This record gives sequence, structure tokens and C-alpha cells, in this order.
Amino acid sequence: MQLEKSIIEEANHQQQAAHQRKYDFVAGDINGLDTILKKLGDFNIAIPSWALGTGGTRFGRFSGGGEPRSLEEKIDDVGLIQALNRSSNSISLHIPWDIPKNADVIKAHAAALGLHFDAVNSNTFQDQASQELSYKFGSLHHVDKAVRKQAIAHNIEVIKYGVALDSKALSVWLSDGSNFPGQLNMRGAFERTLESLQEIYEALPADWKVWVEYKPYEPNFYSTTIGDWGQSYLLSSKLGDKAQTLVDLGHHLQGANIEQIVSLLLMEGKLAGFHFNDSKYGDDDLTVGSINPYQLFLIFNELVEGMDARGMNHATGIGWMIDASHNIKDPIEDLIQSVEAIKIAYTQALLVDVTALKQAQQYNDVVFAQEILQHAYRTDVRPLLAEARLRAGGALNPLALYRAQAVRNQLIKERGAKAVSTGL
Ligand code: AOS
Ligand code: ZN
Ligand code: ZN
Repeated sequence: MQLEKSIIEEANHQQQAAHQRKYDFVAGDINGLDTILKKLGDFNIAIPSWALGTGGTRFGRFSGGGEPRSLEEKIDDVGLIQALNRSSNSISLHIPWDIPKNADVIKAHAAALGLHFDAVNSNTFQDQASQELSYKFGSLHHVDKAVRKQAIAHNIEVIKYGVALDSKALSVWLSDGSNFPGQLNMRGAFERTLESLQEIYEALPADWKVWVEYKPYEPNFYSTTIGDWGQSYLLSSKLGDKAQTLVDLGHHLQGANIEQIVSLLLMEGKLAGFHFNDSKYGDDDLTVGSINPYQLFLIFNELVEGMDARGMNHATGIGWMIDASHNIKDPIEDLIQSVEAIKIAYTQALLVDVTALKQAQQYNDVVFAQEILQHAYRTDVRPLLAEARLRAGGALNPLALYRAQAVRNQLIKERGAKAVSTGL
């Protein structure tokens, strides 16, 4: 299904007066308002194809119904999100869960909804029925060269699918690691991973990047071969300019200062981009901003400052993507919430008085430095986001309209209550 433009316009019309009051209240105090609204209009976050269905844990999965049954229907769901929020104009595909059988048809389908294709993701963390050798003991780091070759070939195949869709990056997350001390020679595992990645790197088109994601544990519980940002940075440095480090917010041990990691990767030109989510304990893959929105703001504060220092375009300078798992929420509603949370944090970071902050830092005025940051963080920027959406043709309140239109019920009618999507 698609949401007609007239439905969005009618809903906006009814909410216009209330919106205007809130907008005028906030906008009056904001310097450079037009620039901020323009930046908000340009800022989009990619939606992962594996997050449009219900997620689950090893204990179970409770489908909410109406899940997309095919790649086309996944694209349709991203089209719905984009129609509502005008901030989600791309989709990131996972191979082999979402193989585009006819790239031209798939591209045209997406383009009709105003969408294009973000990074393509390889999968060597599961065995596929058609596959000859098992990844039980790893893929790119495997002790057996034949397994490594198979995993390399898969990644090169994923690049080919991506080229046909005009993607520009391969995202690699490896579950390779060990479950018990002594199982693995860590240096050997790292060296083999590097060698394998070098072969994949050689297959990248000139205008492509490879994004190397890290994760401290799970599914392996003793060591992960690309376990932290240092290990990913080491690999991406050795590989070359086309390789960068991907930061998934849930892939840090508790208490890690993610904003500092991000700041330094950016400084080195090695920050590929993000997998946004939120977490309380580990790789919980919860809705962005649902647990620790202040941390998200602090990350964006470093991003805005660091990108400006390097003269980077905020919207296109790095990859912005959600990586979440919706175990109990309607995936579309969850994604709408996540995109909103990301844009709230971004807007608040744009409000930071950089000159005053630099001065406070110079004079070691710790109290004022905190005041400056928290003043921006405590500003209710939601009316600014709504205004930017309105100007772009989206809905003033995407979630309310999604519910008012009973979109999920319509999807259940179209696809069935038991439709199950591929994904996490
Ligand atoms: C796994 O924990 C990582 O976050 C991956 O980025 C991602 O969830 C996976 O690649 C989905 O296929
Ligand atoms: Zn991830
Ligand atoms: Zn993850």
C-alpha cells in the first residue's frame, strides 16, 4: 500500500494551527534557523531491509502480522516511512536474505517511491542451504583456506549485487571469534582476516568503500576477531583509503565513551558511519534514543563539530543507518521513532553554541561548558523537525498519521496475519 499525498496534506492542515504555535515559540530563539531547517531537510537515515519484520531472540519470535514477504514489499514499507517522515530515502540490503533477482526492476520500484540503495551487507555468520562449507568456526578468519575462499567469494558477489543497484559501500560484520580460551590463535585469526579483507578490497570499484564493523561479543563469547574499534581501525588502516570503521552503537562494553571513539575516527578520516540503536546491556538493538538519548546527543555533538572541522557535508559525509530489532513493537512504528530520535539529537547538536563552548574550554570553565551543552540538549526541537518535514511534503506527526490510517491493519489484510519476513 501507499499513502496518498492528499491524506498527508489533510492531516497536516488539521494540525497546522497547533504546530505553528509550538514552532513560533521555539523558532524565535534560534540563530541560523533557515540553515538548520535546510540541514534537517537534507538529513536522511537508511533503513535496513532486515528490520522491517519482527525481530526475535533465541527464545522466540512473536510476529505482529502483515510483515513484508518479499524484497518489493520491504521496499514498499520503507516507502511508507519515507512518505511520512521524508527522512528515510534509502534502504540497505542484506544478502542473501534480500537478493535482487532483477536489479533494474527493483531499482525502478524503489525510485518510484523516492528511494535508492545504501550499503549492501554480506552474511557469513550463518550457513545457507546451498553452501558447501560451514562457517561454524568462522569465515574470513577460518583456519581452512577453502572456507576463507568461499567467504571472500560471497563478499565479492555481494559487491556485484550492490553495483547493479548503484550502492556505494559493502558493509562487513563478522561473527568470527572463539568461544573458549585456547580455541584460536588470536594473531593468526587477525592476520587471516586481514588477508581475506585485502582480497575483497581489491574487488571494490573505484568509487566504493568497505565498512568494517566491530563487536565485542555474541555470538562468540570469549573473543571476537574484530572486537573493538582499535581492531577495526587497524584493519581499515592496513587496507587503505577505501576502508573505514563502522560504529554500531550497541557494540561496546558498558560504560565505553562512544563519543570519544567517534571523534577520533572522524579526525582520522576513518569513520564509515553508524548502525544506530540503543541498549541497556549489550547489543540489545532497541529503538534509538529509548534508553540513553543524552549519549546520542553527545555523539552528535562530536560529529557536528568534527565534520565541520573537516568541511564535511553532514548529510552525505558518512553513512547513517539504523540497525535494530523490533521484538515487541510494530517495526514501522519503531523505525519512525528511531529516525525521529536521531534527528532530534542531530538538531540539538546543531544548536550548540560552538564559539561559547570553545571559549569555555579554553578557560577551563567546566560549569559553563556543561551549561552550553545541556542548554542545547534540553531544547525541545520537535517543532523544528515537524516544520522541516512539512516543507518536504511529509507529515507533521508521522506516527499519529500512521495509526490514524490503520496502516498495519491494511498490511495485515494485504499480506496476512502470518506473513513472516526474513531478517534478525
Ligand atoms: C550484528 O550484531 C551486527 O550489528 C550487524 O550489523 C547486523 O545486525 C547484521 O549484519 C544484520 O545482518
Ligand atoms: Zn550492526
Ligand atoms: Zn549488532
